[in-house]
Amino acid sequence: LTGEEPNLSAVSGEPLPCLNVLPNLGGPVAVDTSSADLAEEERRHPELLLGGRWRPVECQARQKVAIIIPYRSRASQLPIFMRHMHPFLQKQLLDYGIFVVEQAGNESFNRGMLMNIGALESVKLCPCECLIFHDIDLLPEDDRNLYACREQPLHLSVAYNTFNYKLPYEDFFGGVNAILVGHFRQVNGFSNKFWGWGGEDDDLANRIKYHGLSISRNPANISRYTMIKHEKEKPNPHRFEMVRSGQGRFTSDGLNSVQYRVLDVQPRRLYTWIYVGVKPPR
Ligand code: NGS
Repeated sequence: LTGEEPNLSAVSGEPLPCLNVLPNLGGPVAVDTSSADLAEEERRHPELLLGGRWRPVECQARQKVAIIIPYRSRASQLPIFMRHMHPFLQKQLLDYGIFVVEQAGNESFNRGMLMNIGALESVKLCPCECLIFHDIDLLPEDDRNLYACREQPLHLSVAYNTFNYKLPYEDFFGGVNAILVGHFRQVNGFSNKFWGWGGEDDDLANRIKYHGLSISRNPANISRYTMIKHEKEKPNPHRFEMVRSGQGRFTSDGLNSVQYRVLDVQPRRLYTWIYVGVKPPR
């Protein structure tokens, strides 16, 4: 025994898996919610491939990760999010892309539908096997909160500053989730029928459990998030009833029924912008 590990990459010519070379992640990271400038953030990230894509060169990432952001009218939050997330994701040595899916028009916001569209469109642009659905107002506070998919759907945003870092209720699945593409297809994605704020995340949690999958979480001391302050969205008055009756729609309403038109796709420096028209409710 020489006491030295053989350098496998030198033997095979293949880079080592990133998990084997991941530097000790430091734990808590600084979170800056002060205003930021998109053009300045673009200048600060020449390492990004167009479309907000990046991969480590020193190792082979295990998964390709698509970060999907449902978006409308949050122009001040977008650069704050990008300023925080690119360094955070790169430190974790991820092979990732950020996809911002913007809803056109003045209908109520439909978060679930934008997530479905993001999943369908991002896998055309990136052979990603891991989808991370991410609200734009949430910034992770700890770099040990790994942005990767596991064997079961993962709820990443367990503890928010705005909830005193406590889970608001046991089945809470809002904010940030990591789901394998295969599982997302299996549960037929999100419902497309939640217009306005609330409920679509509870419905997704129900879909996951109904299909025999379970939701996993990291410890609350790691899954911590700062929420950027903003106005409250208009709640959907039917959301509780729709969550209760959701099971009847699991197979007919979701990834397999989403109706939309891609109005524009632009691979920008910090993210891929996907601008979509969605079919309003009847
Ligand atoms: C529940 C909502 C969820 C939401 C959660 C936390 O009441 O969609 O609050 O929201 N469910 C229903 O309305 C049925 S938060 O305070 O994080 O914006 O995610």
